[in-house]
Amino acid sequence: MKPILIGLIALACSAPALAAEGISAASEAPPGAQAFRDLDTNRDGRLTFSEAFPNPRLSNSFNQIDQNADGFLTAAEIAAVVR
Ligand SMILES: [Ca+2]
Ligand SMILES: [Ca+2]
Repeated sequence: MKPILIGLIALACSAPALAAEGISAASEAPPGAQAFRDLDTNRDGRLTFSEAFPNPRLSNSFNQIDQNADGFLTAAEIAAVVR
C-alpha cells in the first residue's frame, strides 16, 4: 500500500513539471525547430546536405535555402523559407 502511495505522490509532483516544460518548449521553439534538431545528427547547429537528405522539402531545395551558399543550412535559413 505504501509504495503505491509514494508512487502516486511522485507522479502528481512530476506531472505539472512535465506539462510546463512541454508548454515552454512549444511556445519558444520556432516552426520546424524539432525537425531541425532531429535532422542535425551531429548537433553542430547546422545541416549538411546528407543531414537534410531525409527531409525532401529541405533536400530538394537545399541550394535555395542555403542563402549564404556555405553548404550548410542553419535554423535561420530554414525558418526564412518555412515562414
Ligand atoms: Ca549538423
Ligand atoms: Ca548556409
